[in-house]
Amino acid sequence: MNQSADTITAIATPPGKGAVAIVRISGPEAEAISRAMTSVAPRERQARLCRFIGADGGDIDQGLMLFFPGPRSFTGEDVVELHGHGGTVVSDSLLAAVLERGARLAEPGEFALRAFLNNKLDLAQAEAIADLIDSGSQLAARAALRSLEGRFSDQVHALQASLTQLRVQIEAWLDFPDEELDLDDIVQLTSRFDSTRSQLDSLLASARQGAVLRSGLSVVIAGPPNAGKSSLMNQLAGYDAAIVTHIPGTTRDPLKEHISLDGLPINLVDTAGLRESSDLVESEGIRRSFAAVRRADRLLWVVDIEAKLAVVAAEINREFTDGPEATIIQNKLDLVDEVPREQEIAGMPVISLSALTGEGLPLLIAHLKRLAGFTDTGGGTVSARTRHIDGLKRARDSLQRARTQLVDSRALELAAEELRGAQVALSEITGELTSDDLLGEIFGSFCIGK
Ligand SMILES: Nc1nc2c(ncn2[C@@H]2O[C@H](COP(=O)(O)OP(=O)(O)OP(=O)(O)O)[C@@H](O)[C@H]2O)c(=O)[nH]1
Ligand SMILES: [Mg+2]
Repeated sequence: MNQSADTITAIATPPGKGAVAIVRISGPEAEAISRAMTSVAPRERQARLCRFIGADGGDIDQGLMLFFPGPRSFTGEDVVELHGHGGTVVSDSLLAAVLERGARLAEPGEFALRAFLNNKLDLAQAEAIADLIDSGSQLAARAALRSLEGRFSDQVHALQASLTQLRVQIEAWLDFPDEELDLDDIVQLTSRFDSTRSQLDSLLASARQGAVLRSGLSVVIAGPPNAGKSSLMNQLAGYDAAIVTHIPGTTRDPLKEHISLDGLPINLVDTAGLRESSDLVESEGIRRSFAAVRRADRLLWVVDIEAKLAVVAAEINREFTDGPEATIIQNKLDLVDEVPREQEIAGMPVISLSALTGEGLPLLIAHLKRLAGFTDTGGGTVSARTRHIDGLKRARDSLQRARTQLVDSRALELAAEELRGAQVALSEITGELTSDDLLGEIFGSFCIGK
């Protein structure tokens, strides 16, 4: 165990008046300080009603004392909680008395950092605590709880195990270079690569959904001028956020709105209609539109209901090869005699609606919620951060390169090296390999007392 030299303390409850305020203490002196604070001995894992005494010997409050001896505590060290009456004066006096008896004020997230350093939680689980506290919807909270319970980390570990198996096999061949590699071996190993790859892909998909639940889906509305992009923005926002006119080229600057669809946070961006333009201002707007599309999680490409879908899909594929996945919105449905519907063209979802009347809008809302994994049950989504997605992507790229080295070049050593790279990327997620700077950044964003 990583026994810290000093004892830390902080008020764990939010400031202001309340029924109860909790001062938490963790470290080697926790038990001694709690004795001095109460003049009774704390009982292991039991609540004791007692008087809290200030350093000057005067009474501060009456409340409960809880004692969790290490290693069976949140931080893995001796932890004491003093539950006093809520209110600034009482909790500040309690804290001051604990500080005077030798504890030091905890940094933000320092209790969680100690829990991490003592292997009570891995890094992804520690981050899930902060996500649970910050969650803005029930689904986000549930996803954070699943990560906190270790579901995300378990899947990362399962992937690590698959990668280890691949390495073991390859390194066995490296150790016995005289043995001929036959085609059967390669075929078998390739199929193992592929199943690891699909394991990784499904975790990546789940992590992406988790990240969306946490920070919202970023959606950009783009398409040709006058297609009704700003009208769609206004329908989704529920008010006239963007200027709508019949003149093509109305929108210039990208317009951002933060909206909530039944609790799903969405960062929506309306952009200038994309066309060839010699107007300097419009051209700059168009350049910014392209940049906004590249940054988004999802592109809603708005076209007139009369536009040819196959041509539109080809155009999107051509313009945005490295862009986000797109949904085609066939707008101005009210001008034709049809009902709203959802279909697919060249693998791209297509939704017909009217941004003027709002007809078909529920289809689009349901579609966006589905994309975000925002279903009533939330499925098995785990909370995740960009940092995790980045690690998973790097692991996937290394795995892909390892497969190429093996299958195309029979370069066993290079393949093994790439697999090692994939494992390193995964261990950064759970914190087995992490720099102090990163730890500081992660735990520093926690609230005090956590
Ligand atoms: N009939 C009908 N008209 C619509 C619909 N949506 C938009 N319009 C009209 O189409 C015109 C252009 O609408 P906007 O929302 O400004 O279109 P835009 O794509 O933002 O246009 P730019 O910003 O110029 O690129 C306006 O006159 C709207 O009233 C629709 O669903 N049905
Ligand atoms: Mg517009």
